[in-house]
Amino acid sequence: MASAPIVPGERDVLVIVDVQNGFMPGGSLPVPEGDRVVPVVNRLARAFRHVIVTQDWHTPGHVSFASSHRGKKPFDTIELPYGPQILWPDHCVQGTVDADLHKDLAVPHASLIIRKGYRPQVDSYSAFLEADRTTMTGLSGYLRERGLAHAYFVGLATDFCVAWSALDAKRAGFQASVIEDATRAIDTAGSRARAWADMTAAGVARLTSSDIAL
Ligand code: VGL
Ligand code: ZN
Repeated sequence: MASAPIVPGERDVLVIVDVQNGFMPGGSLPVPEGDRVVPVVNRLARAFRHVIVTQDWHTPGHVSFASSHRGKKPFDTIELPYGPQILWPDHCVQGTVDADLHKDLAVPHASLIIRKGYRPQVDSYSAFLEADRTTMTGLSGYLRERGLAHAYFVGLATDFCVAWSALDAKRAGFQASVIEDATRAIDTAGSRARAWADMTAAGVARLTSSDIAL
């Protein structure tokens, strides 16, 4: 290890992104090895006093679902009023088992669950700002009011909800790190490499769990 391990403190928050059944092997939008993040996330969470959780939380017939667009299939891209939108299998519909957090996620001290993607016509990969890039989720206000300055991101998927959240955290004036071995990627059309290039260029720190004092 290059430097002393990071000891999470009062201004640090672990943001656990979308560790939901839908993104696990066997789920509706499976992320390869998505379930492998769960023990790593649980171990990290014990080192953080401040933990929050996000949940992808779509309406039935959501605009991001390929099934909502005639003749389209998952992983096609379409133009929506707010820009290009990748289309997905139906996933993480509000109140379904697919949208539940993984049963082995053990974070009883998490203080907030932030749900996103619940507007029928707007997707939201980011935990901060919806895909129209103007509607805010309220998370930056929450972090700021609680004096939380550095967000450490883990969960699914590296190249969508994790990356977009980390980039928006930086844009909103927070420090942002991604703990890579506590994430897994979907990796469609080079999205994984592009996400890391974008995050590195934006100053998002790329860590592994061995960088954190556990
Ligand atoms: C996600 C695609 C669609 C994610 C959510 O959690 O990364 N990806 N909805
Ligand atoms: Zn989604």
